[in-house]
Amino acid sequence: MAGDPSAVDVTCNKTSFSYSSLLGVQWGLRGAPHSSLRLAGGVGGPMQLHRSHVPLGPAAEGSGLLGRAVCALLLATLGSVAGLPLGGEPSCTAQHLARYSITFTGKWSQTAFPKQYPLFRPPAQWSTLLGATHSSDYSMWKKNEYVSNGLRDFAERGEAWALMEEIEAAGEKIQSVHGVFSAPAIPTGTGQTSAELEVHARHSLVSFVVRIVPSPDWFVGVDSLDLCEGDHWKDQVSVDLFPYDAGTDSGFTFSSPNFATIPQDTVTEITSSFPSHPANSFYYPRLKSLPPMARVSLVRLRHSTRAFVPPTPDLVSRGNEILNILSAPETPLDCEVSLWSPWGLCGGHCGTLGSKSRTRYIRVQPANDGIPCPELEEKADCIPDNCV
Ligand SMILES: [Ca+2]
Repeated sequence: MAGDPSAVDVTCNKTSFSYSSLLGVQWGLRGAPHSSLRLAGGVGGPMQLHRSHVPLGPAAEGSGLLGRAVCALLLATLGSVAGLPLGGEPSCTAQHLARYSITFTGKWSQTAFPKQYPLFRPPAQWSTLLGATHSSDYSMWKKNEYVSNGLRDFAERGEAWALMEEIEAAGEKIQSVHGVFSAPAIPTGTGQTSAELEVHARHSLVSFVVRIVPSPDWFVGVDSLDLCEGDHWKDQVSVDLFPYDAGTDSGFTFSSPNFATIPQDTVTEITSSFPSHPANSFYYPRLKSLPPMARVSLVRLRHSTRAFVPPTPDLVSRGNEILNILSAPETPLDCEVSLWSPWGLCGGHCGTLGSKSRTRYIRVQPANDGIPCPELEEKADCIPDNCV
């Protein structure tokens, strides 16, 4: 790719790499537009990194935050190619490499999740999807275990650098990571994003995370999904995704202010009844389970192309998507009202019955045929005050 004006050379551990710009996937790092990187799945090889509005010189050294992060990704992906993994999945006897497209579909609609649905500053949306293909020696996150510092930064603020460095460390030290992949953020609760990834017979597991925005420390994702099945690669896998709490911030609602959980808690699944508190944004006591918040589909790519092919709409998942829209769940949201105010003064003429009133207000407007709101004002007879 000589002459590509967007090519960038990177030196990591005295080894030089040159990368050029293909249509890639951009790191959407919140609040850091100057440090965005492009990266895309290479064809038949390790992950490729691409520069995008990055103030790197012609030869960026492997020092400084950005340089280190670039090297982190390079080493994470190249390390597993250069050496044999120590652990591995001896049960997978499929051919060495397989490529997949991964499509993430948000289902976070106001109809499905009417309670406290974020409409402004920011409206409901999804962060960049960040994932890795790996062996069982690596774990990006696990239910009932503590998240790493990198995943905490990602779950709370959408910052990916520390998590990428952790993935790099795993790739370098125990060679448990084959590659890193990412897909662009989705600016709405119901959009779609996709990427490509490569798995290896000894690194047949896929994990990824997507932050729920806005939220205290909530995310959806997949932990160690195995794409290998004995002697072959699975053709297609789809998984419904439900929200998880990273256990690092104690906020109860989508827009709760930052409030660290000390000591840190483990990763828990958020359900319609847990945490069991009416203030929680996912608390729907009438539901047995929450509707899926998102869905991910992985489809094996059969043809190993030599040239980069732009992603085409996946007909299978598009068909699913139409079905999904038709069958989008309408989650009933019951009206919630405040406690009654104290009774007001008793008005009326002395010697006759007077009247007093008290009021309450609506905390949650009902939606989707939920229980309507009761009367907000109540009157009662009384003996007028101030009668001598
Ligand atoms: Ca939390």
